[in-house]
Amino acid sequence: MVTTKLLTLVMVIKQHQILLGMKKRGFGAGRWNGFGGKVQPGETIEEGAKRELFEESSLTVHSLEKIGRILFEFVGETELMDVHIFRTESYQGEPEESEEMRPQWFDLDKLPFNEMWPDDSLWFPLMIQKKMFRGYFKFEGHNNILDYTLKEVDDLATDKGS
Ligand code: 6U4
Repeated sequence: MVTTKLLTLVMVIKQHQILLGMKKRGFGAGRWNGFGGKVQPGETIEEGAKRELFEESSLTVHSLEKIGRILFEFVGETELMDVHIFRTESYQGEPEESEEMRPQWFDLDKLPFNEMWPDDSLWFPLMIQKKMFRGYFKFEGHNNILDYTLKEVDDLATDKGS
């Protein structure tokens, strides 16, 4: 049976820079990534996104902009990852290292794509331009994209299941 795990991913942008975290453990360890994780029972997706951002970077936000949604499939695994992506340019606090993440600001034109998930180089340009998107990526292992779709959308809120 195929099951779906609900996850969040938050991109914090400050002028011409973006905050990424080096994932120190767990899924995607060794890669620069946005902040996020599993949505817990009883919280909304946005609440989960804010909680994970705070736990992993010490930043707090009042509101998050819903910017994308990507479904990830990994060959041989029955669980799909439904990742809801948010963006914000207004936050409180200063980024601090956590047990899970080491945060660092990167210039938007000097992103470390070779140390990021391979799908990121495809959708980051849309996210940076504030375009909304939906995607599907089929991975073999963690490095190889076998198949994908990526499209700009006008509205994520009206998407079925969001
Ligand atoms: P815990 O419960 O903390 O051990 P962990 O296995 O470390 O969980 P978690 O909760 O940090 O995973 O969630 C994985 C994070 O990675 C989520 O924010 C979504 C993000 N992610 C997963 N696949 C991704 C991909 N291909 N590209 C990307 N982010 C991805 O940019």
